[in-house]
Amino acid sequence: MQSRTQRTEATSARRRFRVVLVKPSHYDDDGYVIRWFRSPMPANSLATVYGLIADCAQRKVLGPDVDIDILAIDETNTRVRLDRIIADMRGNGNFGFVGLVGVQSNQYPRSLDLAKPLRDAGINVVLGGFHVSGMLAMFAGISADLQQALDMGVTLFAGEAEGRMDQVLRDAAADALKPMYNYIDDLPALEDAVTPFLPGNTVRKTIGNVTTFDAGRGCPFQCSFCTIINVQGRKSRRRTPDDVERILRDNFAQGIDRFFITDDNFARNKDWEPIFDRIIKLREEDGMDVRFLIQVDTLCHKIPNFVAKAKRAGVTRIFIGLENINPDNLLAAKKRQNKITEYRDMLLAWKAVGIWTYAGYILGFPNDTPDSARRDIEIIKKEMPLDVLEFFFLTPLPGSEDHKTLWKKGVPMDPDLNKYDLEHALTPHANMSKAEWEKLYRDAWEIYYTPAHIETILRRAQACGINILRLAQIILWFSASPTVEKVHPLQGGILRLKNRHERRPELPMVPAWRFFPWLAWDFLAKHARLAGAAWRILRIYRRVARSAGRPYTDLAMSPVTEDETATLELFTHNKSAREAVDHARKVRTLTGAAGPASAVLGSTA
Ligand code: B12
Ligand code: SF4
Repeated sequence: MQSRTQRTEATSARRRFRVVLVKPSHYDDDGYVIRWFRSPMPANSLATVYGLIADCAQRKVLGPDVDIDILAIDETNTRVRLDRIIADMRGNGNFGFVGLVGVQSNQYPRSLDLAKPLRDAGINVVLGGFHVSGMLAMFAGISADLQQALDMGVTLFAGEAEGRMDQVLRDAAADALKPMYNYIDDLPALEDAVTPFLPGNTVRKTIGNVTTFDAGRGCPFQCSFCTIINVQGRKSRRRTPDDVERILRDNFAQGIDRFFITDDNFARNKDWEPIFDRIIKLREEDGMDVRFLIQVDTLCHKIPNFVAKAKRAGVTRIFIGLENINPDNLLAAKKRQNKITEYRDMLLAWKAVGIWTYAGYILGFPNDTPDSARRDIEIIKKEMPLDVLEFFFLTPLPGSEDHKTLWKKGVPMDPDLNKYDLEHALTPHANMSKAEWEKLYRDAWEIYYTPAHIETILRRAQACGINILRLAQIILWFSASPTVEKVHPLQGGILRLKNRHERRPELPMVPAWRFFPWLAWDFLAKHARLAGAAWRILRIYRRVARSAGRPYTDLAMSPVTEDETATLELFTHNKSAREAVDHARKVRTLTGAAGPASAVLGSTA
């Protein structure tokens, strides 16, 4: 085992049941495991499963004479030493199991590669997460990839483990694990459920004082590319304000005061307000300076008090699934709640309170062409007050309606699950060849993060009282990860580590004499590019910082006006945009709502 300090406390019990939890990474395009000296933040999936097993350990679910040791390994920042795990398990008579945790589709091939030697050594392996849950949620039978795991003797876990972990541990301890535990149709309530937790040692392998937790699960909307609604449901299930307070206090006591609340749509957490109220109390009365990144939808600014309370609760950044600025594309993806006539209102509402915005943008919707997508990014830069934009390929993720529909229609999808990371073109596109689509994805980052636009983003942010040094660092991260490290910023980290023994088994191991010079050259070349990018952004930052105090405005920052639907390209660039404006105007006339056409459904908070 790796580190004694990572285990739960030892007592003098006669037997020790070993649980090794691994959150697997996946392979890059050269076949090497994506691992960093420091990853950006702890995985909430790992924290959730760790918390549940630690709770079982505390309650002695395996009997008074059995202690449960837990080791948590996040492969994005720690090498998984299978040899040591196998030796340790052997030394303990294989009394324990390895849990492969929160396995996404892109991590499934790596997970099976980790499972194989463990199973060969007779060690029990339980694999859970979005891939297994998503496949079993959408298909009645067992797909070939799940069957492969079952054939290896890997136990699959589908659904959520709250309230189910005692059973898994007892079965594992009796060496009587079932081939599959399937709770996908029985989602547990989260009120008073065991809360996520990771030991300090694991958290310290990430960049800083940020950790993750989910205050709730589920989203009411129906986006066809989304897996969440099919795995976690459309009903809001949430933790209580008491539980949230405990999570915050426990972390604060360990020096952790920044949090990513992983709810896919916190605005639709039915208890967003009591939770915010509790956090406001902690901040304003108890002096706990906690800060948050939350994920919300594009209509959240319409919820009375939402933006104002988010500000008081210490939200400093929000992530929005903007996805596209073409209403016909949004409609095709059933993302009906995204209305381009609301975008500027929503972004200005967040800007007005000094909260910075990240948005996801999907490339490859049915009506996209390489030229239209490039034009759309330029429109966003000019007319929308957005800070950080990140790009994804439209991907039929297992667990989504899109995946099921394509499968039923027999549309070819790339069979390599390792590529289902939103960074690969996996299906044919009506308007683009694969090469054109891939080029568009690569170009998109460069089109958005030009030096001129980085300066504009910083100027807009400074005018709203946002910490632009921090924003400049995040811009460096988002602009350099895909261009220099060739990974999405959400998979990025500090100092890429590669081990020649950890290559995809389908690819040959490179001899040492070739591997190490290549690695050294790769390291130098990338860090030279990174240093160049950092220097350029630093100079822009300094220039902007020197102008602090001087008023700044531009088209994107201008308040929404009555006539902008006739003048801004956002509303006029194609037929579907013009139709969306007409539709919004009709709704306004029918409902008698006041205000400009782009504020048809209400005004900003
Ligand atoms: C937070 C988050 C991140 C964070 C942190 C990672 C993490 N997993 O915590 C960051 C920002 C790093 C991230 C990155 C990425 N993510 Co992400 N992420 C999420 C998010 C929003 C929450 C994850 C979470 O905490 N869920 C709650 C936990 C409790 O659920 P769970 O993981 O399913 O675990 C439960 C059960 O599955 C089960 N279980 C799980 N494991 C095990 C193991 C055992 C032994 C047992 C018994 C039970 C069990 O019990 C758990 C408790 O109930 C999810 C969406 C979502 N709602 O889950 C997307 C999601 C998991 N991410 C996704 C993707 C694609 C990515 C990226 C590839 C995106 C990109 N291009 O960069 C990267 C991959 C990088 C990486 N190393 O993970 C997809 C995966 C879809 C799929 N079919 O594979 C999701 C579902 C979002 C989506 N778009 O659909 N992500
Ligand atoms: S709003 Fe987000 S979480 Fe909700 S269904 Fe759409 S993509 Fe999924």
